[in-house]
Amino acid sequence: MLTMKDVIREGHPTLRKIAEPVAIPPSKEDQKLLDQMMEFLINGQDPEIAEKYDLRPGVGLAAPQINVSKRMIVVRTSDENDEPIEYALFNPKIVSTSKETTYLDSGEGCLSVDRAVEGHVPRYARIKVEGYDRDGKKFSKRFRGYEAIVFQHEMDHLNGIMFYDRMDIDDPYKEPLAPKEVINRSEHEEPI
Ligand code: UDB
Ligand code: ZN
Repeated sequence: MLTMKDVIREGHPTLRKIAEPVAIPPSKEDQKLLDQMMEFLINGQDPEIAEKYDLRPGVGLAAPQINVSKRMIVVRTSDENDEPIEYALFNPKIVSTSKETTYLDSGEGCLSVDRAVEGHVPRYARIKVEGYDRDGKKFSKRFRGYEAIVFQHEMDHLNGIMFYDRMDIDDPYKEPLAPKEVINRSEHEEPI
């Protein structure tokens, strides 16, 4: 099983590389790696297993973080009933974005960063993602809110980008948002 020992930390050159596309249909090896990455998130989100193996409760992981420079990501969040929502994708890409930006009030962290970096990380409020699932089937879905932020964070890892690269160094709490009226109105619109 994957543990925090397998997660490389900032300063490792792999985190700054552009990851290579995965062949589709995926090989058994690539499928197995994707499954192991999801298992890592499942284990980390289980308090007993996390405690036993000293895992951080990850919501997303990109293959470069385990020193595999391939375009593979996993995301595991939960719905309003606390039911897990899982995405495991090869070659994910953002095919369209909202103009509106957002950020997590609490800022972002990273499994590959062992320090707190405080401030706003501007993200697109809504994105459309395309890619291939673990069976090599075409995937396409629109995301908003927290899921959209996690996907953008993970896809950044495939392009060698760390969350703090997107922060304003001189003004980490700068408001990257459009005027509030625009945001509120957008809540009632269909995502792009
Ligand atoms: C995370 N987890 O997994 F608001 F139930 C972070 C870590 C770095 C703190 C483990 C996280 O944000 N968990 C979380 C947040 C909530 C409610 C909740 C759990 N990542 C993934 C990562 O580093 N991937 O490369 C960092 C996130 C920051 C924003 C998106 C991803
Ligand atoms: Zn990260």
